Amino acid sequence: MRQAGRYLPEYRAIKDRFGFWEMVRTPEIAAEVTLQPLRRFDLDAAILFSDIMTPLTSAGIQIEFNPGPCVTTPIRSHDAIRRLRLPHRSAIAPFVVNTIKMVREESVRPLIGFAGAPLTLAAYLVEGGGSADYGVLKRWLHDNTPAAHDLLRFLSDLTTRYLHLQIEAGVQAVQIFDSWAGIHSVRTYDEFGLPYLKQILAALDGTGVPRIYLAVGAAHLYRQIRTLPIEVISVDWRTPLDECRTLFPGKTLQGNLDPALLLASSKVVTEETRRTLRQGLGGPHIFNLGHGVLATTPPDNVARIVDIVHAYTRTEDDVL
Ligand code: 1CP
Repeated sequence: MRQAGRYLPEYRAIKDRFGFWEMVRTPEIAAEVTLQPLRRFDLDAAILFSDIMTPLTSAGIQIEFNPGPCVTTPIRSHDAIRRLRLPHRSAIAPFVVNTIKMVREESVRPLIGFAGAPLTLAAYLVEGGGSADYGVLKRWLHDNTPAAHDLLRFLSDLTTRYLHLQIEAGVQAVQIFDSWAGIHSVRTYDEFGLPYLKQILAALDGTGVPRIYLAVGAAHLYRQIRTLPIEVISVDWRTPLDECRTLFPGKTLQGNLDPALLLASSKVVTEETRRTLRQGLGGPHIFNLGHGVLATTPPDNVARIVDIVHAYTRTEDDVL
């Protein structure tokens, strides 16, 4: 999940001096921000500081951040899709390659690369930004099905190249963020989500790099998600891990403490972290939050959960 960001004073100090794109596109800064959480907490992995929108600018799309992504000219026509460029792998984000190399040189902790899922990227591109109900997106997908498939195919090709680029540069796992998967019906996800995810994930077969998939608010899609070629399923806080275990046989589960609970008392933080660990006992489990750290999180509570996770003995016969 997102572990850098505004809850850290050292992040805010950098953010006060630079724009978001400048931070992402300057390898020294992006590497520093990637490593900030690791300098403060004894975390087991780093996640690249970048954004799901990063590869899209290389296709000719203008994006600003305020604080979420704003697409200057939303993409809703065949013409706009035809104008998109599919750059050569090395031209997508050379600065990301340098950031990855710098982080790998500075830290022995595994580095996770990432990309947005095509349907989640399309949500921002078609709406022009975040939205309360994603009505424009949903209407557009169903009213303009051929154009929608053209856009999603383009995004899948770009994402495949972008993930290969990150793997070549040295990331040791990749995570696909499908933050808006949960807004869709099973039928819409079946047509516009799943096939493109399969295409991207299958293209990573044989790289030896574990593939992690996170779909937020998407328990109704788990029957579809079961069929994805992934090693790890990242679970948001809504569904207990022990319930997910039976749905995803043979997979590693990642998650799933509710990030909002890091705003609660230390008693709650401790109890809920231990509950998450117990619920993950039935098989391979990567402890994580169920979504990114909130900006109002006290850093001490992050330190607390890291300590609890490291002190936990997985063999203990804990009773819920
Ligand atoms: O810890 C890290 O270094 C992680 C870096 C990271 C990641 C993995 C950032 C930096 N963004 C992301 C992915 C991302 N970006 C997702 C998927 C993960 C998720 O659901 O949380 C999404 C949906 C975005 C889009 C985005 N970018 C948003 C959400 C807007 C919305 O519609 O809800 C926001 C606020 C951004 C800007 C952004 N990206 C990253 C940071 C730290 C920020 C905040 C910038 C700031 O104002 O300081």
